[in-house]
Amino acid sequence: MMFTACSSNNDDPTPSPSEKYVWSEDGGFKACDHVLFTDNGQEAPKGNVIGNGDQNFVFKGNQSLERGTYLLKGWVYVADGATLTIPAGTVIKGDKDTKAALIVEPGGKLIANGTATDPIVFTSEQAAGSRRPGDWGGLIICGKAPNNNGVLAQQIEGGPRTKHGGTDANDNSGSLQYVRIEFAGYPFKKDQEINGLTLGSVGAGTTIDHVQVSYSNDDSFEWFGGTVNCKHLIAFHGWDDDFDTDNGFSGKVQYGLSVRDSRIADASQSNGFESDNNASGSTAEPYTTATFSNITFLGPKTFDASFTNDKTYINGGGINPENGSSTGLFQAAMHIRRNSRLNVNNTLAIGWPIGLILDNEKGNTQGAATNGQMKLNGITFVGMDIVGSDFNKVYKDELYDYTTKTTDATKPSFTSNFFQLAANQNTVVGNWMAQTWNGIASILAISKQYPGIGAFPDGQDWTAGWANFDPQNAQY
Ligand SMILES: [Ca+2]
Ligand SMILES: [Ca+2]
Ligand SMILES: [Ca+2]
Repeated sequence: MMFTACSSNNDDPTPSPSEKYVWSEDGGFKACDHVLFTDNGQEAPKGNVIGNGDQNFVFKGNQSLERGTYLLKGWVYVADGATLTIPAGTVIKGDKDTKAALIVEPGGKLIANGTATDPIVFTSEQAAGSRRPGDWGGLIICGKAPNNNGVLAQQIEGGPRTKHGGTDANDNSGSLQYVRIEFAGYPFKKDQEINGLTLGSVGAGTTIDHVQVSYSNDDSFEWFGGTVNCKHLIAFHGWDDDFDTDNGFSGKVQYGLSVRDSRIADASQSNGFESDNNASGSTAEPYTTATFSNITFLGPKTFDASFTNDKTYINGGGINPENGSSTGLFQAAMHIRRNSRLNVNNTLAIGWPIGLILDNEKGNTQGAATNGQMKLNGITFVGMDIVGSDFNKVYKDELYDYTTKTTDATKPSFTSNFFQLAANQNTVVGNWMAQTWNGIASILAISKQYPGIGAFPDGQDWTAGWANFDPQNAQY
């Protein structure tokens, strides 16, 4: 690629007198048709700060950034009708003081198309070696596709103002391709965290593929309702859950990789999948019916023979941000609960304390499984301590009776029985020898042992060129 010195230079903060910034007000916040500023909030068409420095700033224009390095300050909303375009090769660092986040509101669009050799990176502003989970907020995309909470009725998690949801299953919030999101996930309040990538009612007209979320301080990916289909996702060394689905998400996700750091798990228990219909487990429709195919979950025992699931061992691995997030235990590769009807196919999970929990504490996920309203097929569990448990935070493969609230230790769990029904074509492999971590090479070597399933069913490395399995030491 060729570019001239003047067109690629975003270091010159001198405003061009021909570019007039048009200001307005939106919901009590300053709003503008331009998104770039100087470090002290001055208008600057070629500035290198996104947002004017206010905690909440509303972007209402249609602007394409030049390739470069930017600092994101505050919560920058891409409002209804606005479009922000970010070119390949651009690096956006999130400001720590303002817990910076980029929030695409329903009707707004983010076009962030990196390439396999030139990804777009959203990352910490801290120097190599001193980055921590939660250094900034994260990326939030909201749309007008259905959720089970109503039209523009669902408040997005984590603090920002945005409400999402609608009736357009094909709604288009833009495009995310070859994007990394690193060290995001600020804990705004307990159980109110910004995830690495949060998708609220995002519609199927949106393109999402080749996205890696690394060292998020909450979930790596979380979907609240919506219909968007996603391909080639990586959840790397996340704090809480890897792929969290809630509020009627019904999209299809294919090719997903999760790799855990054996010293990092959340106080809420970390799972690979965490899936709810909603918080109360009600019958609100649409149900959470997402389908995940070809996912690989490399749990805490995969690369660590000495892993111990206790609070002494799980200490944050030397990068605990001490910011209010707290460590806890690992739980299940798949925790499906609260009336969720999650579907999973052709998936590989290795080295978790528990393979699957079908949790009937609220709602009737077990009934949905029995009735064929959710399907868990073609899944291989390797080296789990136990295949199944029926209850959150119970690490025993024993039948739990939800009416009498008692356990029958003489019988295996409902979950374990269901998983191993012949018709479901699932496989349980008992033993696992921890492997040496060597980045993608070690992941591909493991994948080769289980051909036809998981994130790399044919061995093809779709992470090459754009993914990064050591973002702590990357130079930005
Ligand atoms: Ca979350
Ligand atoms: Ca979660
Ligand atoms: Ca959790």
